[in-house]
Amino acid sequence: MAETLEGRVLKALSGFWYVHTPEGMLECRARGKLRFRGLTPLVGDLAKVESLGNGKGSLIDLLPRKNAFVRPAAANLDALVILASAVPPVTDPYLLDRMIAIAELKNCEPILCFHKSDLGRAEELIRTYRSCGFPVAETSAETGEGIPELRRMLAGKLCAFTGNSGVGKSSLLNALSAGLDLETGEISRKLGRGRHTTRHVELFPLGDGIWAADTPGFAAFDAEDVTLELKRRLPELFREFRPYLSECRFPDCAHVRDAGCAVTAAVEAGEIPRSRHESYARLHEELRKVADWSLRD
Ligand SMILES: Nc1nc2c(ncn2[C@@H]2O[C@H](COP(=O)(O)OP(=O)(O)OP(=O)(O)O)[C@@H](O)[C@H]2O)c(=O)[nH]1
Ligand SMILES: [Mg+2]
Ligand SMILES: [Zn+2]
Repeated sequence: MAETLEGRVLKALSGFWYVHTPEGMLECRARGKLRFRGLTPLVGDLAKVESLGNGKGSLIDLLPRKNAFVRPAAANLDALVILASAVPPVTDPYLLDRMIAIAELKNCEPILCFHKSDLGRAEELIRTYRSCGFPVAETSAETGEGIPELRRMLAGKLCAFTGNSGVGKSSLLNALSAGLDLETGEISRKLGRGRHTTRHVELFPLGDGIWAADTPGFAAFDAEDVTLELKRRLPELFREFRPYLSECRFPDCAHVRDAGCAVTAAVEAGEIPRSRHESYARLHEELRKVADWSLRD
């Protein structure tokens, strides 16, 4: 009888899953039963594996997940570190707000990280996200600014680093851990955007109980994480809206430009950042156009 072990999926590559177990790393294929249940193992999954010797194994089952993301493809995330930069490639706040809403939907703490602070500061965005109650870091892989603070925010957590290509995810992970040597890319000067240097998702131990996944950056946003639940729960996923949601005149208020809306009144009063409400309205409109039947539950 082969020995059954429990471990964490750290990497998925070319049909193999690399599982960290008490007996070391096992290179696994998935057993047929998993495919039968329609489950694809994700980085971050806790898995039952059978050791076959010589560092090989068979992935036989997955333990229940806390959450699962399509982009980045990862499971059981305690925190999503969302990188943004005020220098090219400059991050569109709408992408941040969209990412944040998806993280909130999945009970995953969004941590905003304004990176490349040596080149430029995102003062206004930092104020905006602090005022909404998000943990915010300001970091530089060049000067080391903010690295100890970010490390403290991440202690004991399983997290993934996400953000547009070229924003500096791999560089920041290297700065967080002396032992890491992830490949990073020069930004194409002509295009002013990154080139997707990182090609797969992989979890690394950073010490202090931190497990962090490097992920390939996105260029635009794909719709795979857009679900019916996101559509239904959108207003409460903007956490700074919550105190106002029960104050609107009409119970079916869409909080866009409706009469008697407490949310839009709070925007006018300067209590909710205008850019956050603009992102909400844009996302609301995008979701409104998508028919319910076409969205996954
Ligand atoms: N000045 C400065 N440059 C940085 C910093 N962090 C990263 N860079 C540079 O930005 C470029 C892109 O960095 P990467 O770490 O490869 O970016 P990435 O987000 O991993 O990109 P993808 O893997 O394509 O998604 C590289 O040329 C880095 O040297 C920083 O804090 N300051
Ligand atoms: Mg990278
Ligand atoms: Zn309203």
